[in-house]
Amino acid sequence: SQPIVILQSKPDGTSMTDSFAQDVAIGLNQTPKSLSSRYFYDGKGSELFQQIMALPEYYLTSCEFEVLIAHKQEIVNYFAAEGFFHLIDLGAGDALKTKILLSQLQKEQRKFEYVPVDISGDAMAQLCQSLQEEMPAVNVQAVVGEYFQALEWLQANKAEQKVVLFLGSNIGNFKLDESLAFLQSIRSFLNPGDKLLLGVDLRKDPDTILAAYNDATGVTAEFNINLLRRINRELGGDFNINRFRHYAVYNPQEGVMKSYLVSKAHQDVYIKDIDKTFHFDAWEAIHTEYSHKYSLQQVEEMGKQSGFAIEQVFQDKRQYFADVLFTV
Ligand code: AVI
Repeated sequence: SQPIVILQSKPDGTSMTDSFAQDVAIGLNQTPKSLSSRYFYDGKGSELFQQIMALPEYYLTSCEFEVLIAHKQEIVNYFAAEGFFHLIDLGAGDALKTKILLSQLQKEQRKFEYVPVDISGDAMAQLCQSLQEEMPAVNVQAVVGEYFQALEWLQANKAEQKVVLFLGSNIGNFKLDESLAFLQSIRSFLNPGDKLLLGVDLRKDPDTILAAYNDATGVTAEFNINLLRRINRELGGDFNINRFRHYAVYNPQEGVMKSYLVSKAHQDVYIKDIDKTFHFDAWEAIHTEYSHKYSLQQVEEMGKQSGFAIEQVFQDKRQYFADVLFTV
């Protein structure tokens, strides 16, 4: 059967480009201005994020690799010990981390179907290809769509045993109320005994966190600024990229890294597809991203409020990152 399902349009029938234009119009009309980090990931943005994950300052990726490699056997032991299950990987990307678990499951001859979900059709096509080459025995059903569409997939397969992966501290990019709603939504499609393995970046020395979002080579700055380039490319914007700068700041009380694009001058920007000019004062900022950092108590509380209980917490040696296994 066809290994890739494409869920392109939104439930209201509008296309992704329409909603990008709408969201940009709303965000730049607001005071203070904001744009959603979900729009970072076009082809170029995804490539830049791959580069970020390889940066020495961006500890999140290497820490999560360490966690999964060190605990892979124990982790998969918790996954539906008997019978067939679906392993649903939200925001799978190149699935390099998930492949650690996949090869362990294969080694143990476990029966499962792997369901990677990602907004990038190219990423899913490449992943299917690489899995075909590296692990031909693994059954794969890739889904191209947004997270909420993945939840529809969960809905359609409600009766099956499920393990949901949400790795990489992607949850940290939601606002706190959105992350709760998201977890509650996942929970509503799961049955007793189903699991959620959630990757979370933990609170630590603010300087370590700050460096991860303000790297010396400027890849993260380029990743942030690519959002303006994307508006220029896709919506006919005339942002002068040199007149904006990346600025990232960590609030240790809220445990949140906030990223901004700051206008270096008083300027107007016209966006053709919105047919509107947006004014920027000198040093006015557009908020572009939240990256939340958690305490384990906070993660436990979020789980509790969404109907999940912690089964086990897996951490790296420095305790920078945790993969938290929740059960329903
Ligand atoms: C995808 N997400 C978890 C990344 C993060 O750390 O918030 C995105 C990112 N933003 C800047 N660097 C990486």
